[in-house]
Amino acid sequence: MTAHPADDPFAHLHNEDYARPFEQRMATSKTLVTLAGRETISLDGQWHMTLDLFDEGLRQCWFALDEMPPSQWATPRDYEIEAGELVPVPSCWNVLKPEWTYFEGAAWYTRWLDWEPLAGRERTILSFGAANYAAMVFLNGIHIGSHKGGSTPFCIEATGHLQPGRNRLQVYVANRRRPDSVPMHHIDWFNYGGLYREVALLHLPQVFIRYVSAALTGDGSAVRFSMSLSSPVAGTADVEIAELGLRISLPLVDGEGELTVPVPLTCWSPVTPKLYDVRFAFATDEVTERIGFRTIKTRGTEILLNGSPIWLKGVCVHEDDLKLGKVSSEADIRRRFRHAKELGCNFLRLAHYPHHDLVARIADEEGFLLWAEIPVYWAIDFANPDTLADARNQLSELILRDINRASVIIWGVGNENADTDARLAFMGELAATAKQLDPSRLTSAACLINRERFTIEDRLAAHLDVIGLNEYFGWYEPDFSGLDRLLANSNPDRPVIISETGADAVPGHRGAGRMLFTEDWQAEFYRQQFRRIAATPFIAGLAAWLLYDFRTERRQTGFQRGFNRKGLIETDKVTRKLAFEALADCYRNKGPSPS
Ligand code: GCB
Repeated sequence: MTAHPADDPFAHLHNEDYARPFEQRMATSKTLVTLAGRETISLDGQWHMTLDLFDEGLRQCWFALDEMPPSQWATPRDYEIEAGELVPVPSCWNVLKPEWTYFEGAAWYTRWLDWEPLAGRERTILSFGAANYAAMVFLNGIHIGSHKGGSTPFCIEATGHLQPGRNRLQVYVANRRRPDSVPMHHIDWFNYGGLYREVALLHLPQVFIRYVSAALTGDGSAVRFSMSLSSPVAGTADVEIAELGLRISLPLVDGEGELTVPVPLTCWSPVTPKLYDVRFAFATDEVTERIGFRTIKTRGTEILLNGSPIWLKGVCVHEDDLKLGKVSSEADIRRRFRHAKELGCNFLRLAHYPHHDLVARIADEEGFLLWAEIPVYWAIDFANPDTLADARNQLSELILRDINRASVIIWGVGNENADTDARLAFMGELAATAKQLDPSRLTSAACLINRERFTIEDRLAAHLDVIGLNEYFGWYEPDFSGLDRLLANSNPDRPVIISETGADAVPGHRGAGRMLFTEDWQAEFYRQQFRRIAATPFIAGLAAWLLYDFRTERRQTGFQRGFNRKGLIETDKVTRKLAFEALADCYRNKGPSPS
């Protein structure tokens, strides 16, 4: 804990190094704990929140103040928990009050929790679904951990800091955009702030299961089970798939174990999204995951699901909602899949950061394939080793969180990043990290075009399994001739997915020909694009940009008014534009995929 500078109440005015003590004890992928099937105590609900534009709370150590009522203060204060507004967690402050819409800074969230020790459960872990972007956690006035990265989960150990009875939990969350963070300060979506995913407390035994996985081997002949414990101990874990009558013993050395066993099972696919309950137990700890088993590979320019070629009929989606901001409710996620199904999709690209973990769980149930990515977007500070460490950690947290989701087939490591040596090294390393943590899935990124020769050309492609291509011929470029040249000139040695294409349309705005921002042109744009894309053998799929209009301050014309209007559906998530049916028609005519 950093002591409150009581002896000199003005010292903090001159300390610009005030944040350093709280940049210790960073939560990373290594401290993540799976929640799968575990009993948790929810800490969602009403928290007091105080906005803090200047980081006064860190400078003055607000977290260390006692809760004395103002009538008893000996000297004045700048912070009072109860004076903070009561806000729901999860939430984004931007949508709670009009005057908070554009707030970029920090906020202090405080709540109290009653706690009693539990026999045999010596460890207590705080689990956060996500906080955008930096978080610092304080329990009873003590800093117990911090995290960087706005869309991935993190866990902070509270063991030894909780006392029987009433405890004060405070979380500092800052959404300031920075040139060296991931994403950096220039993005085409809204920078929501807050503790916007679930918070929970876990009681765990001294040695507990950190994470588990079960996946088909590349040839589909067996299942590889693995477990990682919280401590480097030896022992044996039990793994059970009751439905198959399977029970195996998994030996663990130094807290790690892996075993490959042939298991006769029904493969998961979009047509048959079969899931099994897989129970993993070690000593007194156990977790249960619902897991689908499938293989995903490439062969030349094809993508093979369970050994058969599949064409990805997809759409991109942002986490954005007029009422909730970046918070995803289950109803919102289910609506997303309903719309995607009506569009004829079997694939979603979750742009441009890790979405709520329920998305992949529901995709598993509903039979959708997913591209999940981290926000290595545009002009990242590629030469900065701290930025790389941050990106690598976000990728690792995402992979560990979703490792058992059959729906996730692609890890995206970046989007439209200019070709430099630093970028190649940075993103090459991310692709290698993805492969090392998870050799069972494909890697991709939205790659580059050589605009002199009109070819798909990107040095990064050699590090990826699938080339993603964002192209907007017919929208940002006046016609489709560039696309015709590009597709004719390119001869990639691996599959290409059109990871974005789209056009803006204002609902109800109509017009003939290439009249920008009309529903008519957006619909015709898709017909023109799809005709070309579907006829190109090396293209294995399309993720249309995108399902819903979304908020972005970069877009300020009368058509846009702070929104990107490339949605097939309006911000109300109800009103469909003409392009919805146009694209649905294209997908219908492409025919069913064999899997
Ligand atoms: C892109 C970006 C995406 C933008 C989109 C657009 O290429 O990847 O984030 O929102 O274009 O609408 O221009």
